[in-house]
Amino acid sequence: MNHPSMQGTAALNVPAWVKNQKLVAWVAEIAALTKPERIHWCDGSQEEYDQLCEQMVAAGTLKRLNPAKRKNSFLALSDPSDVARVEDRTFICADKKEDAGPTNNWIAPAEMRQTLNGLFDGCMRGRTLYVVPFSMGPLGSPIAHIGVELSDSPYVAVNMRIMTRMGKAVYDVLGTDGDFVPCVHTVGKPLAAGEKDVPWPCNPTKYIVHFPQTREIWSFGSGYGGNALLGKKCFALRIASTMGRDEGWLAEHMLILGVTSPEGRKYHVAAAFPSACGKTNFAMLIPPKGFEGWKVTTIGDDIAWIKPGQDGRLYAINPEAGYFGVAPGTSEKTNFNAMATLKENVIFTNVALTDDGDVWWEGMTKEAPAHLVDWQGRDWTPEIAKATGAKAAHPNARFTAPAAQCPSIDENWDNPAGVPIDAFIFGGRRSTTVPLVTEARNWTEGVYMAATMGSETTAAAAGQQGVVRRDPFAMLPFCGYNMSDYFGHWLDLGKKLEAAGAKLPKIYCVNWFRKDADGSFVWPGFGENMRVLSWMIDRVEGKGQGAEHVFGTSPRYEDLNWNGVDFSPAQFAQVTSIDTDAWKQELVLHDELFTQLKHNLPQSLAETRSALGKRLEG
Ligand code: SAT
Ligand code: MN
Repeated sequence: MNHPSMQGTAALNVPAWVKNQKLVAWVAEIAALTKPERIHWCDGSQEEYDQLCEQMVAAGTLKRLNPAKRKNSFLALSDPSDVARVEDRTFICADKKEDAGPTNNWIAPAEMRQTLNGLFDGCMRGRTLYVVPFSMGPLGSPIAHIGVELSDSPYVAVNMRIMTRMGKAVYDVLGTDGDFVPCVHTVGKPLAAGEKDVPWPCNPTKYIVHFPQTREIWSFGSGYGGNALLGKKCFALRIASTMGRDEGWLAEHMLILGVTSPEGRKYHVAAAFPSACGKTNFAMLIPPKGFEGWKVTTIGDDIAWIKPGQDGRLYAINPEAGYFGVAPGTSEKTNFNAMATLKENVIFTNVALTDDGDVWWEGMTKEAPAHLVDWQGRDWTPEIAKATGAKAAHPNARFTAPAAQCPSIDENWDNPAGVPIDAFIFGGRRSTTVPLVTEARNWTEGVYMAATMGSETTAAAAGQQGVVRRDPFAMLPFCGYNMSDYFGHWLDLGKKLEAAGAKLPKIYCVNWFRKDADGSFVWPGFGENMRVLSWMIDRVEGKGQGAEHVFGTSPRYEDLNWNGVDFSPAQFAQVTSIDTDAWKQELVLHDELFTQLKHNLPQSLAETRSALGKRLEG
């Protein structure tokens, strides 16, 4: 079947299993605009995956790793200019500027469409357009939604097969007239006749664009991560957050884990941390010595879609099917389960290559190999690193791995009904000021804590690292609408559930990252975070003790289980102390945020701020 608008461009060649006319018409329209040489309708099969990987090996985009070391796994090295999300090139094109809000870049939709029409005209010349159908969430789940990404990057197609439920089965859910979120992606590097391609095509001009009103995504110029795998941050967070606002649910930058007590009682926790602050590690936590009989299971490591159930509780699914995790720092010691997940069927991006065809990154082993090829394809030795500071792996190097391979995967990770949430955790990366853990007194104060959270920036986004910025709900780069309206949505949802008689999840604020005067982390983190998690579970069960202070309730030294670890009361004081002067400074930063967000800022948050100020003054 060919569409009239296709004349002069690649044949549409719609497979018989595609029955959605709106989809076919849209593919025809985008193909007419982008002018690819071929169109490939992905079926999601293993054969297709293998063939695309082979093709990328031939093109130099992928290198096959030593199968004896990493079966069916590949290494991709990106262009050095294309290594992370580009927040300053990310746009929310709502009709009104106020709807994008002051924390998002906004350009009027009509103007942006004109720009995109120019950029996308002929942008896929000489390339193949891949039609990538995907479900965010278990196929057919009432919490799931469908997207279709049109991309000229085979790297995107194979990554999407790991990160989402991708392929033919999506068309069965979509049927003849089902809805989907249209996502258009191009690396922005058309090929002239006879022009030889480069291993990682991209364009210095980048646009990551969202139209929340029409629920569309357009991405130009990058092939990396959240810029290009459009199911992830673009759909599952930015577009989905606006869907959640309109439909009464939540799309959050949260891991989801299950925790089972030795008595067999099971709870579920969703936890928000900014990018590259240990969500994957926390989601795959192995209880340390002293916690025999406890079990932590993984539902998701990055994103949660949460909808109220019939019983008034909040049910969460992981919309993804894979992990796009930060490699550096991941080791058998810091995250044994992640390392076990990475044994086969993995795509590594921007890590280093060992001489025997395996991968390596900073922190994987105590000793670095004597020789490596670094993420830019250069020779690397520990001596070179010492002399030049060159990193073997880029700090935002990533692995793409199937969730099902994780040893700690929860038996309900793929359950269409989701899992009921008992507690929310919000955490930032703060060397000072914020104590190890605080339980909010109530929903409103919990929302306040999450809203005013600050965190030091990481390599996950282009730009300066290590500077404290406010990152409300860890959603600063990912909220698809006005942040104050988003706070209001959280408050409203809490009110609604409470009015219906539901017991709301408890809300906690944590900080694993306090440092001492020498700049070393005081809290051991990783598996030891179980000590804090089990205190939260005690609180959920109504039996955990703590001390109340100006912000809420925190455990005293004697309220945590210290079996199996050496951590002194003095060290505990270092990670839990509340310095009044530092907090007065911190509240100034809260005020700055609220001034920026004053349009539609919920009154109850301003009230919480002044009550807090008074308590702090004593
Ligand atoms: O946005 S990415 O998916 O590239 C990674 C992140 O920032 O969490
Ligand atoms: Mn993330």
